[in-house]
Amino acid sequence: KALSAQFRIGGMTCANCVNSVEGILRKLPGIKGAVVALATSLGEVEYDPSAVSKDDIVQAIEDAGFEAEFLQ
Ligand code: 9UX
Repeated sequence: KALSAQFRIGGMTCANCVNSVEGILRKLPGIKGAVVALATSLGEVEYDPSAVSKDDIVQAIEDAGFEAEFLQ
């Protein structure tokens, strides 16, 4: 069953950054959907917790040169 998590993402300064982060997220295993907003620096990810963890998601964003933390 998919869960939903919100992340605060730092370092995005243009629409291409948003596309990069969404692309990174959608390539991870276990990601059902990812939407990232530049104006709020927030990302919402729907994921299968048996395939990917919130820490994996943060790590993938940081490996791409952005900052990330999950909210609640
Ligand atoms: Mo836009 Mo983001 O030119 O790293 S792609 S700033």
